[in-house]
Amino acid sequence: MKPVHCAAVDLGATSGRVIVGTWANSQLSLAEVHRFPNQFRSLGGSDYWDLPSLWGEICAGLTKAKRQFPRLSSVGVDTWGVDYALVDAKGRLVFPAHAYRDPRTTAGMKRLAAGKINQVYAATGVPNVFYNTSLQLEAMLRDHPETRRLADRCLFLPDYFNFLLSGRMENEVSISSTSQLLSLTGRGWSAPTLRHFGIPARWFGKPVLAGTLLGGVKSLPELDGVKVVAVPGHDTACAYDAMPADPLGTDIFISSGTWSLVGFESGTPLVGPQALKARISNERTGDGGFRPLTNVIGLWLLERTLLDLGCRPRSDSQWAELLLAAKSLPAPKRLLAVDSPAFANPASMRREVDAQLRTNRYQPPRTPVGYVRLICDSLGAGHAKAVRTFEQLSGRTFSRILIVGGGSKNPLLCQATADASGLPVISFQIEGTAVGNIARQLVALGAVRDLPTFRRLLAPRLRKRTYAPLSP
Ligand code: LFR
Repeated sequence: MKPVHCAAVDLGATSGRVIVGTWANSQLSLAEVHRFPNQFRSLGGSDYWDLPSLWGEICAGLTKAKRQFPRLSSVGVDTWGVDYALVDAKGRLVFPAHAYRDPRTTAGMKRLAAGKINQVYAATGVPNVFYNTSLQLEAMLRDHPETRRLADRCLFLPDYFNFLLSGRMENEVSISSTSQLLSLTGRGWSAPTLRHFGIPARWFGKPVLAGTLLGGVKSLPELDGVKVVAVPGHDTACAYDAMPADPLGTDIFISSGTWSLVGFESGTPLVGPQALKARISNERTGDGGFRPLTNVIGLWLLERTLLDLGCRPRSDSQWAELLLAAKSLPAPKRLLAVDSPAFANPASMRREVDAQLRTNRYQPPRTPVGYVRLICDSLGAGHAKAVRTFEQLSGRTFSRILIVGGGSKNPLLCQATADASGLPVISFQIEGTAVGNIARQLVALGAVRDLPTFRRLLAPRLRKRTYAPLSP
């Protein structure tokens, strides 16, 4: 069989990349052809994504991909969850694309907490989180009722870029499930939940499964003939797809980047009062199955604190040096409660870290290295707490923690997670989201039979490192 080349467009909240995966002799090789920074921009107190720039980078990346791999077969797009583009029937934007950290949802979140959250959770399996699309759309419709008339479709960001590429408007299931609007049963939208938030049902199409072929690229003549595949639009779903998991379901996953997403795959959702209290989100896989997970704040806490301290490392070697220095410090006396809402989008992360410690009568660290140690240990404890909660609520016993993403390259974080959980942590040196994205394209193209086959073929070739828990 000839080599098959697929381009993954993988957009994260702080950087984006276009990576070409080549499948030959049942092996995957990756080539990063384009990487660019991303960030939301603040204007007059609101936070926005710069969609025209992102689209420009996607086009630049795909053009390079085609130049380097003239036989490029397909492209798939994944992004962070929840954010959307509101468009008219022709696909023109009718409202600026807000970034999920914009504070416009605060009032709605309080209202939901004091009101129908139990019903909404029972219907959708998604807890009350400030960034949910449900709360974003509710706030938008309240402040700008005219959007109800102006808009014809609500496309999540990967859906929107798929539309720009292929001309087809579809909502893909994994990204749709981050909205808190998808029904927990079947694959459709929850009508009572849409009514509760006052959101028009006509804005959404029946979600398509990952692997759906959307047609050829229409917008870039150089890419004529390249197919657009709806991969799992949610980056976390892609990262989970790349996990070389034990087929017996004994592994729990962490996709560790801006956020740390701790969870597992399941045929059934995990709901009920305790699951709600533990903020378990029953997101979907690209096949429509469940991915109960919980969101631990992630490396955002570390990155933002180091930025505030003016000493964020600029290279891998600087990171390694900083982490090594942090490792040699004694363990902090008091860890941070990483699930505090104060860490969501503060003006100064360092100030919030200090404030939490002082409230508990502890002194903040005196050096940046001290903050690194404190934050990595605290995130490790946050991961372990999430694993324990999943074991209690699901009745499963997990024997390994598999970690991919930026955090998998952080030995301090991996070891802290192993020590706090008492489980071995296996870190994989792969671009998890891009690999999952490419895997779904290979399956859609018929180059690989199915996802379990892909995982089985991938596993033996991955570079991995095992962190054994230190006995207490
Ligand atoms: C990670 C992620 C998380 C989601 C958060 C906000 O990039 O997609 O899964 O909870 O971003 O959308």
